[in-house]
Amino acid sequence: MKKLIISFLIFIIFLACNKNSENVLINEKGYANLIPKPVEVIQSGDIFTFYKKSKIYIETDYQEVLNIANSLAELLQKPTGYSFKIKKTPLIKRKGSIYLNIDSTNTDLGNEGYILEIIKNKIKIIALNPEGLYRGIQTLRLLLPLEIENDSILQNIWQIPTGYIKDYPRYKWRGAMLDVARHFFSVKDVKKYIDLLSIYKINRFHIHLTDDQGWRIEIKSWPKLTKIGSKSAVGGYPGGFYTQEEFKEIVNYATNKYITVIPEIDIPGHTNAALTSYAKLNCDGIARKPYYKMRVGFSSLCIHKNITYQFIDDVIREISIISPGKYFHIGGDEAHATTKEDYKVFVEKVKDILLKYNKIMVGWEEISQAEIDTGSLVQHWHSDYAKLAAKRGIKVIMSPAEKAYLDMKYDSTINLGLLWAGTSSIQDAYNWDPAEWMKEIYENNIIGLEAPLWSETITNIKELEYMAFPRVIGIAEIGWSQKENRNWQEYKQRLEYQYKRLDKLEVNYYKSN
Ligand code: TNX
Repeated sequence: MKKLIISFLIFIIFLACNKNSENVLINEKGYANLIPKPVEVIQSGDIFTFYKKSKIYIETDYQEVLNIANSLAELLQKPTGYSFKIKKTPLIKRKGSIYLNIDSTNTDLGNEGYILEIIKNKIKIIALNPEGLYRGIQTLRLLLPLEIENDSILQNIWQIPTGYIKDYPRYKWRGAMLDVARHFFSVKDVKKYIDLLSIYKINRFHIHLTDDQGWRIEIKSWPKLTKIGSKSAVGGYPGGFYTQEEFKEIVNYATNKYITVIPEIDIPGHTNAALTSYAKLNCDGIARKPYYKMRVGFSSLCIHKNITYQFIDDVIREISIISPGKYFHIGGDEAHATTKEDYKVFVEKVKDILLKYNKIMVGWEEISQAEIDTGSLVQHWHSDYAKLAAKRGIKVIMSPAEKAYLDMKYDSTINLGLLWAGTSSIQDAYNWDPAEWMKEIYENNIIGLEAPLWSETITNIKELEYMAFPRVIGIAEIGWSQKENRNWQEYKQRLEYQYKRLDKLEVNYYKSN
């Protein structure tokens, strides 16, 4: 009888194992294919498994860590169907659980660094700051089976190869910019872009809110900006704008992903939409006509009218209230309709307004011509102006159009995009280094890099995805990974591997042959 029971039990176990082995989900090559490549990676050869009762343990009282734990639970709950309860205790009682903690002794990790340790029984992420935990969770996400991106429950065994990762970024500023002025993008579209950027550890979202072709943000004290100025777009497409509530929604959404939103109001040029909305902003007092074409450089606010600075003060004040980030981008590019002398006077006056609202000035490289503060940031895009800034100790954001512009065509055969800075293949966008791009601009002059996506030729989220992906992933790696860890031949393979995840996330990325 005893023998019979034992054989029966063995049979049951055999059945159970067999059934399970069919359903094991594991991302075997996860470590080898991470983007951005971490500072240190060791795969240790064992396997971690989640269980129905797996939990997330947090040791601290930080509300922020609790929020992060919640977002992690949400990511894991959907496809696994497990509850991932959050417990505030340092003791890991339940195997298959995740442990998140802030460790103030790990100072070499910096603001965004983390240690991710996966052993047979548990996963541990530690960081100096909540921000680091968040970045570490993105790495964990990439180590999870692709099915983690599923929207519905899959009855499976969820596993991760064990390993150890120590990681921190090379640059503090790793940005993506979206132009919502030439064509408008809905809150939903912007959120999807932010979602995707966050996976690859982008931490700045610069949003180009105004240009000749449209004004896209509600300013309550100047209502005609949206009543009139928001209606136009390139090619006569419908315009649009964000109410302040909607803009706050974008800012909060990004903030929860540890992405700082940098609003840009492009002045004194690129202002036709404002000059259409209010006649009094023009030197001649005559309102301009709406503009639907692409060529720019013809418009200017009136530099010597007081109302101009009242206008700017109101705009900066209202936007500052709804965007808590420290930075405010004033554009300042291609002000060809403003004399050089006027341009300098203008930028210096705007500098004082920003000071009043406690904002750090960011501007395109042209602002280097004015007397700007050393704490300001200058964004290089195509000329030598940024050198002037670097010489004065001002930090530079590198966005060389030839490499970092996501609106340049991949090659001359594709329909979308522009060609003025040449074509930019996936390889071109990856294979360069910010500290070697310009003579006289060295590593210590650079705060980071950013990939702008201008929208003259793109009109919807699918086109946005096509131009941004996969190039923006390469930009993310340049910003995060150590220079000596980067190599195009090897990156290419890691990128191929990421395509499967992009497919799961329904991203319309460009695939070169
Ligand atoms: C130059 S980059 C511009 C934008 C255009 C872009 C198109 C910069 C500061 N100004 O106004 O949209 O080229 O690639």
